[in-house]
Amino acid sequence: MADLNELKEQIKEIQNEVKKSLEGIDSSKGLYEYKKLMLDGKRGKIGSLMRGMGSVPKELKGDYGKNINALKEWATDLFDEIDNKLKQQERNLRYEAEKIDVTEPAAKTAVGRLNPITMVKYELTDIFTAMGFEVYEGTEIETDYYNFTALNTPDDHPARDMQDTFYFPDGTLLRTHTSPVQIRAMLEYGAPLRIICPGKVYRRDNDTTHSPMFNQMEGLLVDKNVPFSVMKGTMAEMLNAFFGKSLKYRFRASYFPFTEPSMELDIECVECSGHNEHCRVCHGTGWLEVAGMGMVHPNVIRAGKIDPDEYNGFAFGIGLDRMSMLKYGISDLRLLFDGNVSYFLSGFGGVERC
Ligand code: 2U9
Repeated sequence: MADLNELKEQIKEIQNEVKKSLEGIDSSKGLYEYKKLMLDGKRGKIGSLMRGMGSVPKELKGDYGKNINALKEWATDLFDEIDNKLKQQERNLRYEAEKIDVTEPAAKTAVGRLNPITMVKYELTDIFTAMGFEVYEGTEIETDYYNFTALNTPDDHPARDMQDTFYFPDGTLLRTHTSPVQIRAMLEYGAPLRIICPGKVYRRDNDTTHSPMFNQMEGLLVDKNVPFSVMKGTMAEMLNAFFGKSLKYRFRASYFPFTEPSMELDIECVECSGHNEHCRVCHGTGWLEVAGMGMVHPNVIRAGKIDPDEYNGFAFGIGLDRMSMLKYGISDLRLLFDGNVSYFLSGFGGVERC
């Protein structure tokens, strides 16, 4: 057993050693491990001095105890002080690493937009619903009866040809127009009726100006004594509202099996207004065909189980793909379908984002 002086010497050495060791500790975790080791009753220098108190003779216990306790107190105070400093440093480092500059501009996110065909569908829907039409939709797979027969299309009509129509082995087909939807609406609701039918239609056509799938909006109005002039007025109103200005237009006599008389609607060329004989849009004609229409054939009214002696009406068909190309200056039909997102996001011809 060392005497008191030797103990004091030993304590000084321990203190020097502790101070030196603490200089090399740079984390609160490291300090915790070191503290645990020093106070350990078996392995630690301070802990074993405390543990040795049990074998100190009675007369020395008081002095020994005071010195050893003072050492323990000195060490724990020092550990706490360094622990506080290290923890503060660690917090500062973490704050620095997690610092957010709230003034920094937000990261740019990709903005989606509607396909122009969908935009045109919504725009025309708004225009026609404001005139009292309701939206009615049907299925894309149809029977020969609803797609052709009910629409007064004779068995030998070229549209029924395998060249024009996609047939399934069971005889059903992909509708070639949305007209079967109107037949079904007449059967379901009767007259009077005022509906528009937007949707995809299919024909066996595939070249630079035709896609095998395209989009139409057809409309049907059935009522008593519907005059021809209401059809013309409805279409003219639609044009003004859709293009947002009063464009020149003309009606041309035409033929469709389901309407009699039938007409086609042309507008002045949106690109050159008829002033450029080399215009890429109208090819120098000055006119663009935008819709077909006519007074519904009595046979078609009859197919809808409505009496053609009591009711008549008109129907029209608008190609949504062509309308969106005209309104938004899209030069190639295929751009509407090929999923080139950057083309749409860049504004395909400079229209505003919606
Ligand atoms: C019923 C009765 C009549 C729908 C009509 C047209 C004229 C027409 C074309 C426009 C551009 C098709 O997409 S397009 O190529 N459509 O010209 N469609 S009349 O007539 C109907 C429809 C249903 C019961």
